[in-house]
Amino acid sequence: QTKTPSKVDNMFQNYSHSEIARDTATIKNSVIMHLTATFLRTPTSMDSGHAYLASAFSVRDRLLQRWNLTNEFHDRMKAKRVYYMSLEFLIGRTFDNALLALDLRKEYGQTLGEVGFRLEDIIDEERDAALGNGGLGRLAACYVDSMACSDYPGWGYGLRYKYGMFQQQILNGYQVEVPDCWLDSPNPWEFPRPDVTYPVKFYGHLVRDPNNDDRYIWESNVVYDAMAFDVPVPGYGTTNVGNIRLWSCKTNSLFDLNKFNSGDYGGATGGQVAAQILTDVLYPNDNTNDGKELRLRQEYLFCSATMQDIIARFKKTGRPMSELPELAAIQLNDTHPTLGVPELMRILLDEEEMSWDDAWEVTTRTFAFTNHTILPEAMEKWPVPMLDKILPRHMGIIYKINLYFLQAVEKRFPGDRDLLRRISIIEESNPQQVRMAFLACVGSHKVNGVAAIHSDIIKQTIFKDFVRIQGEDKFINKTNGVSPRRWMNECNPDMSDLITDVVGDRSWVNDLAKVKKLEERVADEDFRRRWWDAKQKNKQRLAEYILTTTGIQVNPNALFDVQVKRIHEYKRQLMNILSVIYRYHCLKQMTPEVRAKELHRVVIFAGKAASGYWVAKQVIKLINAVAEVVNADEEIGDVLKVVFIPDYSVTAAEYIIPASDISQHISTAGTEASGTSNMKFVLNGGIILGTVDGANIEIGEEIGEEQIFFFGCLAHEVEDFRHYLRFNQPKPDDALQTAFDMIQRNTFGDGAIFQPLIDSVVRGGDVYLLSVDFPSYIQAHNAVEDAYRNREEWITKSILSVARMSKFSSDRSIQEYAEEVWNIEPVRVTSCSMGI
Ligand code: 4GP
Repeated sequence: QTKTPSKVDNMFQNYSHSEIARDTATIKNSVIMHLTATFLRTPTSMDSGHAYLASAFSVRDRLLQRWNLTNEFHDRMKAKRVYYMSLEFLIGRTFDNALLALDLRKEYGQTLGEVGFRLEDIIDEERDAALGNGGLGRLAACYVDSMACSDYPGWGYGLRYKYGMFQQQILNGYQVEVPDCWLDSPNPWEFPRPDVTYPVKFYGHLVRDPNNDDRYIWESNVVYDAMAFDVPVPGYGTTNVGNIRLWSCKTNSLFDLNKFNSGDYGGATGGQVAAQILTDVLYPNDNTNDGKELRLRQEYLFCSATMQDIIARFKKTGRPMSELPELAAIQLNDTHPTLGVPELMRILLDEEEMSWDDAWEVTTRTFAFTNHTILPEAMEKWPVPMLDKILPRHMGIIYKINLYFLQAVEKRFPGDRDLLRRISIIEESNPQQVRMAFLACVGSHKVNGVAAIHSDIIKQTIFKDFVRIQGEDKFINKTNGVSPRRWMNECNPDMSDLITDVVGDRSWVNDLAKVKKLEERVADEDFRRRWWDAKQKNKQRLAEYILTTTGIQVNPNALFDVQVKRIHEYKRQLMNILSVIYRYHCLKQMTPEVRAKELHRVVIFAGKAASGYWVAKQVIKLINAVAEVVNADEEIGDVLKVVFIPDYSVTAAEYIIPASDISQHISTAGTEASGTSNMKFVLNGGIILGTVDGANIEIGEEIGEEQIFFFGCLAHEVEDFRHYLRFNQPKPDDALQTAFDMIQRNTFGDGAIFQPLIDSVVRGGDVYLLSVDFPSYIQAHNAVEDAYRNREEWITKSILSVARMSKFSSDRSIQEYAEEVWNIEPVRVTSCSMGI
């Protein structure tokens, strides 16, 4: 039964007027209501797990109310929306974030206190939503946060993996992967939408429409249902609530009752198993693509459901399909969602019966594409036979996109067959491959890299020909950013309180330019002392975290030297641990008197290696082997400690980042597209030791190069070095050779197991240039030590750095995307704007 519009309006007005009251009595009632009615507990039988769930559901009620208001309002305003399509959203925890956004942290703390719990402990009950690998997935989460906080009508679209990023355990120094069953207990931060379900087809065959050459009917009986789960994204300082819509395969209808009745129980559920696996697991690959068929099917399920949903929403406006780009902008977060391009074409051609040219115009005006890496192993390619079998209609569309594209190029550059071969979306290998980056590029009106250097590099390398063909203007830069809500206000409360004192209020959390004011206080003795104390407190907190997670006791007064990120050869954790080995050697050479005067240092590592990445896993083993020996060496004591914190996650990062003195971002120049943890560390008053790579460069430009310890060769020198090393043995300097010798002399257990790591430098061409950069790396470490010994200078560096970091708020990135790529405007939801 549908209600008359006027009745709906009346209901809505009353409803939106009545935001749930914020007093502690109401909060307590709602927590108890959820405790009893949602979780069948009573206040006397409440444990901390249920205290968390009941509080979280009560906070969720408030978010969902605002969520409804936001979306109803955007619908009524026919606001243009941006859709951020990403196969990864590394969200982490939501409870604390939501409390801060709703400005209810104090009230919930009080309420929980009254029933005998500490808010901090309750916050710790939440499991991370780890639906991402690393930088790319966390960036997506920061971006939807910024869209919500800046009042942009924006949604994220992704997949609801049953198993997120694996949990990492360390056994005998080795990484062991354990499934992340994050949905085992109720998840307050998602809202199932069985009413939002779309059929997604695979395989089958095509029938041409006899009356329309552009149109095919795709017949298949392999059809899965993708069902939506909505994850509200709290906006801080606004009533706007964003949304991440995640798809999950619905399997109930695939149960085969006939097979069951005939006793074939395996067969009865076979269809369900085949469907469910599509959204079961996040592929644990960062910066790599291993071309698995299941991954392709995941990508298509995601793209098809998303495109159907976007079109269904657009159709409600009653406007003709040709106007889709006026109301929808779609951002492709790397190539993983690129099948969205042929899928939109399919819908426009086969279902909306548009002509090819009109459909292509709509498609290219709607999509834009972000590239996040140029590592060759990360470039997505799908074998043509595989695509043709699974998605026959899409393969046909891709062929045609390519044909028209090549024909246009041939017209402009007649006879240049080599150019056509280079730019073809279909690579002429055996078997042929579809180059997804090229498809994304051709299907989009803008292409961007994620830091200035990276955007330049892609124009000179993978998209060089495309720049010539499609024009410079299409290729732009959008330097990444991070959310000050999570990466300052939430994870570093003491420093945030200090900033709030200086700024006068907490508005800097949504307007980071205001932190500039810190510069005025750089000479204020009292302020400087409080700044130092805040860092010390964070270090103390991390020391406790390290003790709990590893059993290692570290001294919070030592220099905390941190490298936390995915373990990857290009990120060079190996170079870091080799420098630690060399340092250990130097310390062992000293007399106890001299050694006692050395700066104390805790070297902290964390990060996961892709499960199939053997070399990266050996690096983890080496770090742990070194830690075991160094930490047990009584002569060394607190002068040097080495820690590998297991199971790096967003939550672990929230402990680690605010506690760093120095953090390392030491990729071979030209390999790290941007990096975003570098921004987080500096925003928390840490100093960078880094190469001239990715966003390190722009951070240096903003905060002043004297605030960063740069070292290593430059991006434009890399190719020459690599070329040289392909034909010549590298010459490790004495320091590096010493580290190799110590490993080979079994100082850290059986050296033979680490020989392949040494060989990757001395025999394997040293692709990541460890031997080239090692001398300047050691020098940079010495410079760091000298600087840290001068505490006053260090504090000045730290304050000035934070003060000058406003560029790296993801709010700035999102504003640039909104203005230059998406052409959308903020829409602020207020009860006034609802006409109430
Ligand atoms: C990462 C890049 O490696 C990193 O430099 C960048 O900051 C991040 O994307 C966000 O743009 N790439 C990936 C990937 O995570 O899988 O390609």
